[in-house]
Amino acid sequence: MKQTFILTCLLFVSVCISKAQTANPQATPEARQLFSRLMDLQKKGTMYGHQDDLMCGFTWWYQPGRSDTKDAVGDYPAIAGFEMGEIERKGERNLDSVSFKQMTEQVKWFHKQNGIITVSWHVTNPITSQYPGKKEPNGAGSAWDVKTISADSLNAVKSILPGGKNHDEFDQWLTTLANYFKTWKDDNGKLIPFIFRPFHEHSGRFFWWGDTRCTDEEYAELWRYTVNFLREKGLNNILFAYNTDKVNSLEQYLRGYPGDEYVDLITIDWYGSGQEFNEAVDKALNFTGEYAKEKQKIHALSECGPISSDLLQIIKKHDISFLLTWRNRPLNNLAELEKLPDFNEKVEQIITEKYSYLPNKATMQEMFNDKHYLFLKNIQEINTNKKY
Ligand code: BMA
Repeated sequence: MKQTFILTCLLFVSVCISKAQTANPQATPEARQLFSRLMDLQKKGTMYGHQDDLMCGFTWWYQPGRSDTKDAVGDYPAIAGFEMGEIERKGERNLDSVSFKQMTEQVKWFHKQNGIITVSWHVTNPITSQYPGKKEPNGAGSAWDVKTISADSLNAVKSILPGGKNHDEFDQWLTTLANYFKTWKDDNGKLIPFIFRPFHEHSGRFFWWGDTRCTDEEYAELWRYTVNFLREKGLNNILFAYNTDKVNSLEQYLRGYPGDEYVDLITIDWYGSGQEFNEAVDKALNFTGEYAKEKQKIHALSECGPISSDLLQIIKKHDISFLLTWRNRPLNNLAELEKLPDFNEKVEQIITEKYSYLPNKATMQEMFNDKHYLFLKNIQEINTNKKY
């Protein structure tokens, strides 16, 4: 009796003092550590994240150690983004021609530097992906192929859920993805913990899993199915990021939300600038931030651009773990440009005009000089060995 009383008291005390933790009860110690580290870092500032930072830049393809961020400000981003699109087609390269083998090298290297890894997946359309040809961005069969898809008839999401005609194929895709993720191990053979943001930007209508392309309940089911599948494969090292494109209310944000047990990060993606954008994104970060706080989740602006002085100030008003800007895609006409005497200026000009949603050197410098923004060196020593 006395023993039961003591045990009950202990349980009560541990529940009272329990800290925020990852949604997965089976999470590996490394995933727990990453979650808590992200929570700690969120109190210190906002990390800078960059997609494909270690894989390519405006003027180069894969040169280990090279980074446009480092070239611009002298340090790597704190968060490095990697893309899985087309791994499901069992190719050696993703939809942007980045090699999966080289990605693994960089994931391992960056983890060793105590950098943080985040992963996206522009997965091909399960109904039209069988059409021949490479699934280039926006092409037939790509993630953006929504033309023939409607929620009631040709619904791609429904077709891969249990009972759907593409369900078995989707299981194979997930198995391929899981097998690849399992190769991301540290020197001690432990699975490297990372953030995964599948089926992103649900509130937008441009992906086959987007708004009106399936019902919100189907979307939530797809999410739960995917998370459960990866966990059952033993991938308890992953933190999952729920994500939408622009949203006007919490209610809209949560349409399709799979449930707190599946989500570690509350994130939005939002590109834009100017007063209207500033006000809208500020408002959204208020309600997503409140929700994250209430649910003890991590909060992030997982894609945005361009980095403006206004945006840098808005972010400071909120608790935001990281912001991420998209990839510096190598310029198509690189060989031609390289012949020009004013090559560097030309590249800057193209970035400003054509890739205006990406940060240029001046805005990178502004962010770097602001103590609120954290790069790799700023986080390298923070709580990397703390046990949770
Ligand atoms: C998009 C564009 C595409 C790219 C895709 C995945 O936003 O940048 O060119 O293929 O992301 O990285």
